[in-house]
Amino acid sequence: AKDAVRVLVTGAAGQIGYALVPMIARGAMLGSDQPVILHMLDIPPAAEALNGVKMELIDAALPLLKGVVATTDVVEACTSVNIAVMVGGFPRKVGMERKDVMSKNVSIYKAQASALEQYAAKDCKVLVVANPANTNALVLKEFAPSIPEKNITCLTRLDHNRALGQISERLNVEVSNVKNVIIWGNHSSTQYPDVNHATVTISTGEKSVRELVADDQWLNGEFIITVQQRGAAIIKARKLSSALSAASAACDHIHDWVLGTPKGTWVSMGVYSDGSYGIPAGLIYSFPVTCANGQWSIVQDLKIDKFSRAKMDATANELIEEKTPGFINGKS
Ligand code: NAX
Repeated sequence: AKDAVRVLVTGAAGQIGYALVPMIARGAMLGSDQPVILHMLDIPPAAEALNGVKMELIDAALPLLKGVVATTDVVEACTSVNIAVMVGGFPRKVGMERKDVMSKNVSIYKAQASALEQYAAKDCKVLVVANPANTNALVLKEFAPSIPEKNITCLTRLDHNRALGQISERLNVEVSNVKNVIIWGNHSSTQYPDVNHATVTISTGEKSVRELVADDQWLNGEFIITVQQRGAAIIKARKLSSALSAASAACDHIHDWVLGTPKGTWVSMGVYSDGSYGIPAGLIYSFPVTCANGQWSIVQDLKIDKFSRAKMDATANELIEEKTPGFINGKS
């Protein structure tokens, strides 16, 4: 039998955490043959609720779940973890400036970065979900300099999956037959959902999404806006932000990173830019990636038209702006 993998979920008493921990414990993240030990971190005001989640995990009698650590101690939470899913963070409240949220999160991510750096397994893979996800991941990277930058990522898979979902609905095809959409940039409303390389598998083979949809006005307009604004639409409908879809996307992100992407298929991940596609090096930016042997690589040499270029640059510029206040408050 395989050794158990230790998976940390921060903010585990929150709504994404509540959806995510049972998915992990049922094998959706690492496979149905992979035992796991869950490490759940939250803050003291949520300690009782966190313990309630632990009680429910015990009550679910899950065969893959070999242990549960529920704690408000960052060091205990981070010790020996192989995977860290960072969902906890300070939410933006009414009347708060964007930069106030940034500085709160900078201090949280600074503390958690050094705990991960000192106590996590050496090859620990980190996924930041909490917003602003790209910039939180960058702060984490800055304050955990010994964690390889390749091991620090942020979640844009939810946006990627939303784009697949919209194409599937529009064409009335199974979502599993749609692939290779791209989310470029920030996990914010400036993200650019790109279908120029996306395809659908039909009886005669693979066909381009642009050809099948045959409505560039929709693809360049309403489609993009729907994906960009989907989070707000969910809040309006549910009076709560996305949780099950976010948890599911977090599982997909780690699953594909660890176990690999299928041949001919890429996914979107927020990763440390190496300058590919002219995106400034040193930003955490969402790119199309393939994964093999536990490593992601940015898909190269895709043709970028003028429309895409402008949108890719706009979202990069937002990330450059975001990192400024965070760094001022976080450093020196
Ligand atoms: P909740 O407010 O339900 O849960 C957050 C949890 O984090 C709470 O239990 C809170 O006590 C805990 N927490 C706060 N500070 C902490 C700290 N220092 N250490 C550990 N835990 C801490 O929010 P939820 O709906 O679960 O969303 C969590 C985060 O995901 C938010 O930042 C949200 O904006 C972000 N999202 C990111 C998405 C993405 O695609 N990247 C999509 C969904 C979601 O909106």
